[in-house]
Amino acid sequence: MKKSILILLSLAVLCVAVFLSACSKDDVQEPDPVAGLTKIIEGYAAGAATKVEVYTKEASINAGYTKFYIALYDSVSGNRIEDAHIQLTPLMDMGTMMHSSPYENPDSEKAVNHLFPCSVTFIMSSMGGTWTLKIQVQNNLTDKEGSLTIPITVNEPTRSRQKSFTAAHNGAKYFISLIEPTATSSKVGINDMEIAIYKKASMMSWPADSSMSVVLTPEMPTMGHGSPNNVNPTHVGNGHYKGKVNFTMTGLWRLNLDFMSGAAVADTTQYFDVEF
Ligand SMILES: [Cu+2]
Repeated sequence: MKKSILILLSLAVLCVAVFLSACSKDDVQEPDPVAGLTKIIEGYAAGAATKVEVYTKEASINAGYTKFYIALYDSVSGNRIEDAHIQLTPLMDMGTMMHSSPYENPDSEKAVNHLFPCSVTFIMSSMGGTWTLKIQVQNNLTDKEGSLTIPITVNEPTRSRQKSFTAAHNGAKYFISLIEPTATSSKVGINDMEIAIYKKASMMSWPADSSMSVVLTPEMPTMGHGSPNNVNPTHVGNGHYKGKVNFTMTGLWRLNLDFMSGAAVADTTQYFDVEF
């Protein structure tokens, strides 16, 4: 009797041991937060004792709305900085004059999946001058502040994703970016559509614009037909407008966009081409 209890006990111990080792073998490795992203540059924010790494989704940067993912590290300890205030300042030097462009600082001072997502809308390519992006960092843990200025090469893509117009109703200049769909994200059927609208208030101030109503009319210019069941992009926040575009087949689609400000026509000349 005593013997069988002993055997049972040792079996139980063995079971627990096997269970524990199986568990530790399956230890979940945290996925790399920058997997699939391209590091375009790294450097140090002098004064903040912070190493700054800048990532993008695309391998190269094109004119238009560009999402950045910034990783910060304490340059002494090497530890990630997850709580920081980041201020972007894009600047283009065109020789005879300088101007900024629209940008979005990170929504939160807390990192999202270890990264700080933000954006710059490059209103033109580097053909016209030299782009730099100043990244000001305030490490909330150490209260240290510093900045890093990086050069950015902005290419002109085959199919432009960045347009501008002078509005008929008020004479102001508006800049529109196509965010979705892209040539790679497009599929036959209903696609998410997203654009951003910015108004040029001055050479250094390009605020988001929420005032427009947008009419979307897709067509296949080489085939002379459109598509049904599209949804006009409407403002969802921070100058972003979301709708739906129906691509009934593959090929070249022209997304005609009319912009209204209340009852007044702002512009009816703009379009983006998407080929997939
Ligand atoms: Cu410029």
